[in-house]
Amino acid sequence: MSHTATKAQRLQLDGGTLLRQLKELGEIGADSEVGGRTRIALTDAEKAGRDLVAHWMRELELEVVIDRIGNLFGILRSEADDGTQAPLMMGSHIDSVTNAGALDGCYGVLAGLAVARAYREAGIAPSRTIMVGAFTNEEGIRYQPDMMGSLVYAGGLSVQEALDTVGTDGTRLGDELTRIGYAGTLEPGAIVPHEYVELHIEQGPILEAEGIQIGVVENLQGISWQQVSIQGNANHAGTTPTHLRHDAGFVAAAIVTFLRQLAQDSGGTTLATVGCLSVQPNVINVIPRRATLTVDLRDPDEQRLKLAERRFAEFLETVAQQEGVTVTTERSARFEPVVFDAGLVDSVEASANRLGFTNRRMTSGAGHDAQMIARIAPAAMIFVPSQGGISHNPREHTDDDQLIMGAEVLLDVVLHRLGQAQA
Ligand code: HGY
Ligand code: MN
Ligand code: MN
Repeated sequence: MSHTATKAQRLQLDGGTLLRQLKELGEIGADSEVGGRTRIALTDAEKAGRDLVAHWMRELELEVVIDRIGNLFGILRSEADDGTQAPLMMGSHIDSVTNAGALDGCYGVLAGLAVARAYREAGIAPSRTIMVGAFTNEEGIRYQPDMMGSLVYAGGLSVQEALDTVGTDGTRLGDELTRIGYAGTLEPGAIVPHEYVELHIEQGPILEAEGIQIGVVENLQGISWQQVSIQGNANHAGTTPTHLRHDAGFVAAAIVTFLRQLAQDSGGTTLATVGCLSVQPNVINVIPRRATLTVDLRDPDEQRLKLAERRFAEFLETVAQQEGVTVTTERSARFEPVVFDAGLVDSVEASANRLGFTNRRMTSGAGHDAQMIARIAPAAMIFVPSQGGISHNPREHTDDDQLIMGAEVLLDVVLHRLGQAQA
């Protein structure tokens, strides 16, 4: 579809194309048995997703640019842009967790393209260049930390360090990036956004529970990720008295129980998750000699998050001594809570009100690329409800009309920020 300049008309959202693209992208990496899709960063499935999004960017005649960590951008320049104008950036990610929903990340990228499409189809140039990004490895489940592409873009991690990251599967990130053909040349961060707005599903229960249409995201909680390894002794399940055991499996279970209690003791502000857990040799009649697990701690308050980390470290010391095992930890991600730009948050709220959508200010429980771009530019987020508060699950769902509402808010925010609001 080419875009010859047509007479200037109203800028309006093409919701049908947005919904169609969400569905089409959602089919890439589809899991037949479990349902959902798996498009883990830098795998062939994610490459296929990247190729499709880049194709849609080219269809809109956007400049397609890839940076050295594989962040993929589509740029629609303003007439005043001599190549140095700081763009209004939108975006998110298209990599997914395992057995994921179709909306996490993809919604923000494709809604950004829908804003560019509104300009294209009205034959109107944006007064400021707009740039839509699909950031590399937001989920961080193969290569850590998460939000890696946007973290590198914001200068929080060197390109080389990121490229040299070894994944949970033993691959080197840079090799995989080259293999899928997305090792770009743009220096990450070379184009500093004037501001950044990310549209995302809430992935939590609040908006639906309160019957509210739009989340005006003011801040985002802190995240602490650790890999924990427990070294005990294998021994015979039938001959080893309990008091003589150095049972790595028991210690792993004790950690899971301790973390649940730690979260409950916080009154609900601290969240703790053990997402990965494995024991070796993992056979029925051998006391586990080794256990490895991951710990994800979150809290909107940095001091409480630090307290949770401290209490957990003290527990590990005590249980290691009690059980005669060795416990080692390795930090794999640590991000402080982020407060978004007040002016931009006000704009999101004003747009939701202007469009007549109920809305409330809220904290993001999930990590997002916006928290990284907030290091280099004013940033804010828009949420739409998640059905049942479910996400990172094939059952992740937001109704079509809710998806359209969120994209209308994004378009309205952009138009007002660019001084191109329509009467
Ligand atoms: O972990 C997170 O919150 C995000 O989904 N990467
Ligand atoms: Mn996401
Ligand atoms: Mn996610």
